[in-house]
Amino acid sequence: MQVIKYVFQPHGDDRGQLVALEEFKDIPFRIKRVYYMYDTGAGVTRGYHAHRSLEQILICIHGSCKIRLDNGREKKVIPLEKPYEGLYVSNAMWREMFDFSPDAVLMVLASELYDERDYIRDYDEFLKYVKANGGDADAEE
Ligand code: T46
Repeated sequence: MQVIKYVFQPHGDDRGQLVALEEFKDIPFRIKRVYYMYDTGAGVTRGYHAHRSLEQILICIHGSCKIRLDNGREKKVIPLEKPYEGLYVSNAMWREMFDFSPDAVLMVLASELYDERDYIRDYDEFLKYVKANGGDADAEE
């Protein structure tokens, strides 16, 4: 499984740091939605779903957390702990977010508006979906 982690360019000076993100330049899709989660309880795992079409970039802009990605064949855990790093999460990718530090703020840039019909929340259905769509469940790498 190929993990794509973007390292954004901070514009630092003696006042501190600033990161700017532009669609199609720093982010590989049109940004239609931004959301973020914070105050995540200790020991909580979120996610447990995949998306049919949605692409996203996850940025832990404060604190740290971990993301488990699963393409139906392989799983990887990616730590997010820098405000200038962004993890690309494609469609047809099961995701779980966990190990949030108490101060973690996980911001997500999304390619589509919120649509519950885009979610696959059942793991067996996800495996069938990647198989039927020629996804990584069968791919060699
Ligand atoms: C994803 C991971 C990384 C909305 O009303 N609008 C929104 O745009 C979103 C994202 C959520 N919601 C509502 C739906 C639920 O009642 O907020 C509540 C919590 O959402 P959810 O349980 O889907 O949150 P997570 O953390 O499991 O998943 C979210 C995204 O939904 C998902 O697309 O990839 O973060």
